[in-house]
Amino acid sequence: MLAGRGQLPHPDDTMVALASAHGPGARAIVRLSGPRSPAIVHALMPDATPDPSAGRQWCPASLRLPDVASPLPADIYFWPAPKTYTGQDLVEIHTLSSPPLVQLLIAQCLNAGARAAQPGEFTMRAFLAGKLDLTRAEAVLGVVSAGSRGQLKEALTQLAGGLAQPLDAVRDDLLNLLADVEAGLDFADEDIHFVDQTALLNRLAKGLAFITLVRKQMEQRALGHRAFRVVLAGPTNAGKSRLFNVLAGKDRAGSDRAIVSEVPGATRDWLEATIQVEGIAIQVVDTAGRRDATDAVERQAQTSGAEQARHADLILWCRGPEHRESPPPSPLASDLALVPLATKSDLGTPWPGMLAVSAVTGAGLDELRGELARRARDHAGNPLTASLSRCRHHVDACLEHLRLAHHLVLEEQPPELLALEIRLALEELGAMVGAVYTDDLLDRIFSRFCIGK
Ligand SMILES: Nc1nc2c(ncn2[C@@H]2O[C@H](COP(=O)(O)OP(=O)(O)OP(=O)(O)O)[C@@H](O)[C@H]2O)c(=O)[nH]1
Ligand SMILES: [Mg+2]
Repeated sequence: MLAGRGQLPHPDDTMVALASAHGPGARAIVRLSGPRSPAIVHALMPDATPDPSAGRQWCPASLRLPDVASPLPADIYFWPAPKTYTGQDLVEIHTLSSPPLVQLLIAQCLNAGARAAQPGEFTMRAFLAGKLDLTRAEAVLGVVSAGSRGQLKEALTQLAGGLAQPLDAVRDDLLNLLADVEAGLDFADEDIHFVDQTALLNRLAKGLAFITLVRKQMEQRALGHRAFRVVLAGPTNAGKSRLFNVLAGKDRAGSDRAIVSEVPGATRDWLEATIQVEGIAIQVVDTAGRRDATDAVERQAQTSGAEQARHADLILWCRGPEHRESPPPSPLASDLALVPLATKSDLGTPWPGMLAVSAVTGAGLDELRGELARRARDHAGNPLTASLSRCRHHVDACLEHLRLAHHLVLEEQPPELLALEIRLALEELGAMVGAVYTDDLLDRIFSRFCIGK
């Protein structure tokens, strides 16, 4: 791992790593990157010496390894710098995939002057050579570790520039705006305005609107395409429907969505609504309260409620003060993610440590929404989650600086302050794509990769 090493490995060393899967297989690929790659291949296989001036090459070779009686067949692929993934001379040695042979081959490369590559170092070099921005480098990790087709699609979209590209245009606009504001600074004493206040406000508002949109898209991307599904379940009369109404808000006609009644058993069928929490779309489902079924209608209500709970990503198990003692049914608790929720907290003291809400006073609702957003994010489990949260951080900071800039113009504050805020907003966008970075950041990002990528 790179982490904890204190400094990044030197980018001009020639490094070597196994680039194919570990273990026996049809073919092993040992990859070298760096200026000494052709010389190292020559030291190992004098019959296959790449010529950097001759462009891309392939040649068959015989690989002789110590203590191995017969030469091994190998294919040597050579790509000269700079048109390679890492921007450096790149060599791949394809040979038989036998773990002891591969180890011997890598040891020979090390003896000939290569250094063992660190996790993610090939992709880090691609980034340092300007071949990939930081969001795309992170997308490589997403592609390599995608666990489903949906995650692969997301990672490929990001690799194609899906996250950073939309912001390029805004960056250009802001750079132009900064240039105009800074040009005006030189003439501030003469009261010459390069951009009038209305134009400034319009240009800032345009940037703000666009970045806000990108921010929303990021949230949806972080969650994949299916909204996180939260089912309200629990005993009858626990206050599920009233809580659902508060979370979902009124419908288009201005009415409550679910029927609420002091008579237990008011909800017969499930009802869903999609809400936005911290920019994340979450589906909330109200279900019939749990109780013993005494007739066909009740049985139907219980079956459909249980069916909804089975397909939930999270169950909010609601209990009013009158049922604080009743635990959730054990099959539910063991199989599915479940958050116990103390409802009607205005009527009784909830158990300590339990999330408590009141649909009447609104107490605890912000905490509940925060918990739902956190669970929804965790649930995504997307390999790009870390990348998205890093980008989100920069985009949020950028929005904050733009809001301040907008404020400064409205209040006719000195243009020096405005220029500073625009510059800070630009720095955040730059940090997102890696135009500005620290060793520590690279360390954190690339140490999540495996060796050889
Ligand atoms: N004081 C107080 N009363 C509440 C609260 N939430 C719900 N109630 C009342 O509790 C009663 C039951 O509420 P519902 O939301 O219908 O309960 P439910 O869990 O949906 O019940 P079923 O549909 O029968 O399963 C109603 O009279 C509500 O007004 C709350 O936070 N505080
Ligand atoms: Mg109800």
